[in-house]
Amino acid sequence: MTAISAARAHLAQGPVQDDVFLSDVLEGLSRPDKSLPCKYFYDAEGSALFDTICTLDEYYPTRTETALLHARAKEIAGLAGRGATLVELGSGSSVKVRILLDALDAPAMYVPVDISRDHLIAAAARLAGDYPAVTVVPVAADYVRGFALPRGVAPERTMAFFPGSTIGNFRPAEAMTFLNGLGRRLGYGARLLIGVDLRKDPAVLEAAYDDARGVTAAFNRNLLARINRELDGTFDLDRFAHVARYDTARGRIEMHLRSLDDQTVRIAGHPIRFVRGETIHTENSYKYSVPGFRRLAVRAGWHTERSWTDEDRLFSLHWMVRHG
Ligand code: AVJ
Repeated sequence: MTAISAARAHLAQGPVQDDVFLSDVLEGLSRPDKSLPCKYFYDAEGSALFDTICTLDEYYPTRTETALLHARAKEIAGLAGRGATLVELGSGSSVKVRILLDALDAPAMYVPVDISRDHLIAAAARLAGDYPAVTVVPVAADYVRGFALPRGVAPERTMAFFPGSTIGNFRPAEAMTFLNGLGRRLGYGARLLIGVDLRKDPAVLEAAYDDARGVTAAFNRNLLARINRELDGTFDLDRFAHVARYDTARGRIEMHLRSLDDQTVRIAGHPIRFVRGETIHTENSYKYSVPGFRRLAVRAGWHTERSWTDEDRLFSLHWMVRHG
């Protein structure tokens, strides 16, 4: 069986169902404080906008984490050992993992897990072409709900990779639950390389989430455009403003879409009323200190063996091992 045919079986787990999207949207917009799950940002359009965000001057996380991975690749390869299986959560375009695959000693398997099925398949096929010695097994799944790993992978050879500070999208209690569940799924002795954005000057953070070219604003509004496209929605994108603000006490960037008028929007026929100034909360992006994140992780069953930061202390990478 080729790498890609092995992949097909896993893809049978299926992508996001439209009815789940619809019920999540209606549920989030029926609350007194309206919100939408940030995982729905990443349709084809949103994934492309996110890739552009990663190239913006203001958006420091991607280039800082990439530089850290390059700087620490040899050390990470030593920790990972020979013949590792890499499991990437939210693999997107599978760009950063190439730095690891280039440095690792004979990596055996790469399991990208992503909710965006088409994007996943395209990225996995490209990667499989570039790394013929690596068995690529893409898994189309919402990794928060759970996913099946290929059989017969020893935990002590497994290395999960969760870059980009995506862990910041969870509330701290949910982050703990998620990391604990991941450890259970991977088994004792499994390793985790995770990227975590750090607390810093609010002006730097707010610029990163409200860039001058308006790419992040377009990314945020695309959620409404996606509802229009897929759920027969009637959002007028010009009547919602992009908002990014840092909550210092909680250590999180919040993204919202603010209604510029009193208005009623229909989604699959259901009316949703907005008063002027009301917002839809679309994303939290939590920022941590290095010791703060290590404390959270240890309570979730992960012992931190190494933490690395850049010299400006913008971003951190952590090497963790699942303990008993
Ligand atoms: C993909 C979750 C890391 O929170 O920084 C980028 C998403 N949102 N700009 C982040 C995002 C707005 C991003 N993560």
